[in-house]
Amino acid sequence: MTTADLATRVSEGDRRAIARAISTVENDSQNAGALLHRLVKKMGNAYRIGITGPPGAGKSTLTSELTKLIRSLGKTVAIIAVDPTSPFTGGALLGDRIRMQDVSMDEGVYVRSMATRGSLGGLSAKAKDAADILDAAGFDIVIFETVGVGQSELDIAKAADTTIVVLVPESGDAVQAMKSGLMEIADFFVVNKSDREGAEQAVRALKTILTMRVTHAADEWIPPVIQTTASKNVGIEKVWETVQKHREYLDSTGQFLVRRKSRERERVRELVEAILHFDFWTPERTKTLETELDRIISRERTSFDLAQELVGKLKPG
Ligand SMILES: Nc1nc2c(ncn2[C@@H]2O[C@H](COP(=O)(O)OP(=O)(O)OP(=O)(O)O)[C@@H](O)[C@H]2O)c(=O)[nH]1
Ligand SMILES: [Mg+2]
Repeated sequence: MTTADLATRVSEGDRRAIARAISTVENDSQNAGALLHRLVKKMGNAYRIGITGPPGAGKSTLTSELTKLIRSLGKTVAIIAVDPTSPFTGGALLGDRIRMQDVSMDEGVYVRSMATRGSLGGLSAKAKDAADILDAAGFDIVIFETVGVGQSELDIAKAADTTIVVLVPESGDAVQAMKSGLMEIADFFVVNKSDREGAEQAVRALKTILTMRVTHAADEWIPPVIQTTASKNVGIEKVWETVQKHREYLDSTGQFLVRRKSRERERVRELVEAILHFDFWTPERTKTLETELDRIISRERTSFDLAQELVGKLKPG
């Protein structure tokens, strides 16, 4: 199939074409750029939701329940589940498949898992490309589910229009969230597993932390905190309502465009770095680096000199 044919089929919502297109961006094939280029006019309509939080917080359960709710409103949903290959969450992929089973039989739902595969920055770029493809394929909502550990996962969650951070009542979770950078990216919080003890306390603790951060800017959005019991389908409507409220806030304040712009700015910078890096380390430069190391060790030159020489800012010698 040519790239043009593939693009046409993706824009018609053909599931096999979508799968193939995502594999194309995943495997960094030379056709990825051309494919995205052909689809660009079809992009921009999907609303993107990021769902992140600590391992086992109930992100997949929540995603699945939220998806059912969105489907009942007649909208289509694509889910990108990013599975880190950490030894602790190694079973996540299979678990997600099972939990997502009831929604993935639905024609209006598309579920795709993407694995970390070592190169973290790379995965974040690919997950965003996959979202663009699903957007072009006509899905109304694209949900990223990522574990909130590591910069790359946070980057993916941040690439959403609305980012939801899922926590559990166990004490210390709010503090943990602050440390891991989850606090900064949340548009709202969900305290899931509210059937467990300490849920109210956890909500209070979170709200206290959030109050301390209030800046009193004119159109400030203060992240709401919502309680859910995703496994019993409790509180899911409130989650959807809050997504809508946040969306209206973004629209009415002009933040929607600001946010999408900042997202694309980050993305172009990321890509430029990747391209420069790739183009820069030619076999010749790699060899120069290796051969000059001895001279650095024997203090005939500095690493600074060598770096300058490699980028062409200093004459060799
Ligand atoms: N008690 C209780 N258990 C829940 C709730 N929501 C989810 N669970 C259970 O918590 C476990 C983890 O749920 P997942 O939805 O897989 O959590 P996750 O955050 O996607 O996990 P990873 O993707 O592995 O990080 C499962 O056994 C769920 O059935 C809840 O509201 N209450
Ligand atoms: Mg999960």
